[in-house]
Amino acid sequence: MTKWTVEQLVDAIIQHTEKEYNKSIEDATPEEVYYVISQIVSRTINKSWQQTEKMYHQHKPKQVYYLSMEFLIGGLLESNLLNCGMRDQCNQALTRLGFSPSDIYSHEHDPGLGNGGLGRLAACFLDSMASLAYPGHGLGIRYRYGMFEQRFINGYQTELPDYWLKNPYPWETKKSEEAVEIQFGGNVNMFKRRDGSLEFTYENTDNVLAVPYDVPVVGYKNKVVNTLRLWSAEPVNTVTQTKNDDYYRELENNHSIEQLSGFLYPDDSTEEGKKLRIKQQYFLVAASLKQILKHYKTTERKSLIHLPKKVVIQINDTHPSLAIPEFMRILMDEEGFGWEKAWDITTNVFAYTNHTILSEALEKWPIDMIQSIVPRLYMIIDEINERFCQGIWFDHPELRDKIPKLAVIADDQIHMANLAIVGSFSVNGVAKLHTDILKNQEMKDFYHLFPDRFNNKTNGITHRRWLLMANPKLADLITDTIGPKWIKHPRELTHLLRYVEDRPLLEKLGQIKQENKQKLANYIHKATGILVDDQSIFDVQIKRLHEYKRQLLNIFHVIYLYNELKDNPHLEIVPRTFIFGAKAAPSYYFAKEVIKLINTVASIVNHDPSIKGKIKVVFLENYNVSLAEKIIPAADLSEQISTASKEASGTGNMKMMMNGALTIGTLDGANIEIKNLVGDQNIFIFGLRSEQVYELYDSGAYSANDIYQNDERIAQILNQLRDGLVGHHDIEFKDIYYHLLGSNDPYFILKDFDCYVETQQLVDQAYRYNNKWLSKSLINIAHAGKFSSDRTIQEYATGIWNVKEIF
Ligand code: 26Q
Repeated sequence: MTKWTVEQLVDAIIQHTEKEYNKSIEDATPEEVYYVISQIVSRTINKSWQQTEKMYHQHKPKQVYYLSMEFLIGGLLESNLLNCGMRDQCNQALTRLGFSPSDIYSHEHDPGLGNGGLGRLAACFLDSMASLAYPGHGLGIRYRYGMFEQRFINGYQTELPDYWLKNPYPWETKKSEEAVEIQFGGNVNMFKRRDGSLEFTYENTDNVLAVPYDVPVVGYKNKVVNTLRLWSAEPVNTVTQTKNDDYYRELENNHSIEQLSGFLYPDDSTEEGKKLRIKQQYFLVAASLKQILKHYKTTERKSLIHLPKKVVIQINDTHPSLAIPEFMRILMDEEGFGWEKAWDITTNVFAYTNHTILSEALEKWPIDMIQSIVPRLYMIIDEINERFCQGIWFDHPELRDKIPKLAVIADDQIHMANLAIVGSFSVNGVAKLHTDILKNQEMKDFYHLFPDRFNNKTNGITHRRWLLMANPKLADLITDTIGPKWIKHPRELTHLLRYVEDRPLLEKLGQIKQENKQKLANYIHKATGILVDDQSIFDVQIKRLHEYKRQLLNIFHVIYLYNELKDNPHLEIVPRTFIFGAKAAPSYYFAKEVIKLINTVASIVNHDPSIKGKIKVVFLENYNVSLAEKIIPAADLSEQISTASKEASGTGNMKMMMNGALTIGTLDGANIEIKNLVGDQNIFIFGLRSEQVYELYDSGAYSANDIYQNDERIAQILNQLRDGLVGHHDIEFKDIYYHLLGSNDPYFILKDFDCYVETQQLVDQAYRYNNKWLSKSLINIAHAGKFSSDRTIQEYATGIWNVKEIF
């Protein structure tokens, strides 16, 4: 990429503004400047993009395709500037022209093409693949409506549609010439050819055009630009007829076709809209495989037998697992392979990542739905199942009674996780504990069958976005202290360990945190009107709202503190600001009640002068990637308090650690690996462990009611929920009260309450010793290099994909 000077950029911005908007720069709006800079950067990127593609064409390296229903990429202007090596110049150029860089960058609308962790992980992986020069690409869906926009009305979550394409998206390029046609539904006819082989034809299918929109994925200062290809559904023929009945029928039909890429499904378990979700999944899978095979055939001109040497497809959870039968269909029906050969190729191409053990989150689709949407795939899945079950019966008699649990089809449903395991050469969990639970509990019998398939790949985050970009002052301090090597080699951050007693450095670290907190405090004031004390502990829980993540435990601690302060206004505690960010799935009633509870507690606590501002509660609306970038650099305490065994990994824990926050958390997901690195002195661990959780479920020995009877603090809180909170007797949360006691507190909130409160008191004590706290903070940063997604991608590349860097 050409090296830009500040002067050149200033000139380019002025010229582009004149050309595009016929305006002088003084009259340009920040939004126009946003578009102008995006265009300048795009041009720079395009050159490297073409060169990268040329290189792939010439050298024909093995390609990785990351298939995912979600890519939560966040804003691209600043990260593309950073990765192109233009950020500093651009910041200076903008300042010189009288603009605030962060104001300009904030004009980008976050594409909310994902729900949470799984979608953001996919985006971090793209960044790391490009930055490490791996030939790896993303394939996903260009939803017209992304994750809903969250607003609080009277403390309740309401959802607004997120029409992120209202203004042109400057990073995408439509590639109409590479559109492919996809067939849904219809009837399948089977013929026997003279040679005995079978031929399948289809009648009355609904055909849809999948049109790709390509987004560049820019590697960090290495001139590699990979591709994120997002498919959009369009009608095959555009309506051109006169306005008769057919015209309106066609119009309606076209509308339903466009619905295929119409909106992102919020992570939820409702029955509604299942059909459309399956159609979306098949749409992604069918379009992507067509493109992958086309690329293989044009570059290789070899039999598809050799395909596994050149292509690997990672499926992000089971969402794209219809790719397995679809690939079999293509190999057999279109390429003429017999079952065995086709199966051999398929099972050497696919690798599956599991992100959850929660049984309600494991995808199961009713047979009749799959049969009507993709009839030929159903036939193939049925045969996969038959052959697999027979194989167990004959080769693994010890597992015969486990067949109903292992089968791909059972109880008139297709078990997508079982399909994904059977059809892949690799199955990975996303943190050590999670993989162990898969191997020894949830997928134990599969592990017995395929011990070599299972492996762990602990998640990671891109330190470029989450430290270098989001926290530039901290990044500069690190570079001033240990030099710039850590940027390409994040493990080098451990050199910071030499400074854990270095007072001047710790002071600077403290000062940067303070500045970040002031900045967030200003944002909070602007966004909510709440004034927070920037000297208080910023105690942060940001993640999707789920019972197992236990936002309820957090707010119970707040209510407890509030009750204590009401009893004893002189109680000495370090002031705290409890910061929440979370979206609930629109149909998840309980999660929405928790949102209302937190907002209610916030309005009580924040307006009660008797507690003298010692605690404040802030629930920021519409948590998304760009809000995360504001909150994380300012966090002191990172809340990672899921019921042990339930959080597969977590990645917010890594982001906050990397920005110097200390974790309060359970021994769950990647928290365990954080603890093992930083040591017990530099993390606050509490609560049941995963084995204890399993034991309590198995023995049935747990009684939430006993705790309610015996712990006065809990009794008080629960009664307040039942009868109305202090001074607010008209607002009660009976449903939460009855749910906890009636369902015996399935996530052990009451059980873990006592040790949580106790551990929070340790946090309070520790924060008083400023230097010690800062030194713990530095130790966390120093060990965060392990959680760079560069390490994760390196492990996927050597341990699963068998791909090499292109240079
Ligand atoms: C399924 C069916 C129908 C509609 C939606 C869904 C659906 C969508 C999204 C199911 C699950 C998801 C997202 C799951 C997710 O984000 N899991 C998180 O993945 C992270 C990355 O591995 C982990 O760090 C988190 O622990 C895990 O919760």
